[in-house]
Amino acid sequence: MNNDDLFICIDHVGLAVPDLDAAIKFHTEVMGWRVLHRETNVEQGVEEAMIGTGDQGPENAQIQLLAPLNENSTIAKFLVKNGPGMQQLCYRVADLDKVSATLRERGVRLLYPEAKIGTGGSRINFAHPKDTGGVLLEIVEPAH
Ligand code: MC0
Repeated sequence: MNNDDLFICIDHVGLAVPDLDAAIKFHTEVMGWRVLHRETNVEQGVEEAMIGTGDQGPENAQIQLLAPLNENSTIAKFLVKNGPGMQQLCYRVADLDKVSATLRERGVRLLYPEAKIGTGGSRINFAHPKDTGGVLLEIVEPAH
């Protein structure tokens, strides 16, 4: 990693799914991944599972399955509009506040004024898809 780099690696790709258990069954039994972590994030309105190989190094991005907790969830809205599929791309960072400040200076709108809590106690924010070429971009500082 170069000192000027903002991002460490792709942390995960998030897939919107209507039914978490059915999606886990497909991604484990058919695709052969393993469930690494599962949690409910009420603030984000999601029930989620991280799947992958178990190695969380930079070369091993994970897949995040995101099911809506209720009809007001951003995932519920996404499913109504687009159907199941890729909802977000997430870049890992070392210092979320520093990277957020740099992105704001460069004209990228972040959705939250301050970091929110994401998977496994991580700190997260999102860049608006209109500022990132049509991709909802999450940035994550993993819990230490
Ligand atoms: C909306 N748009 C998207 C998009 N969602 N484009 C690409 N990817 C997406 N996921 C586009 C729409 O097509 C529309 O474009 C424009 O953005 C506004 O969309 P909208 O439908 O009017 O807006 P909303 O109300 O759906 O809000 C979109 C927004 C929302 C991105 C602000 O989804 C949001 O707040 N997302 C961040 C939180 C989140 O996604 N949480 C769930 C994952 P047009 O051209 O039609 O105007 S939680 C998570 O990921 C945590 C647990 C973690 O990893 O730790």
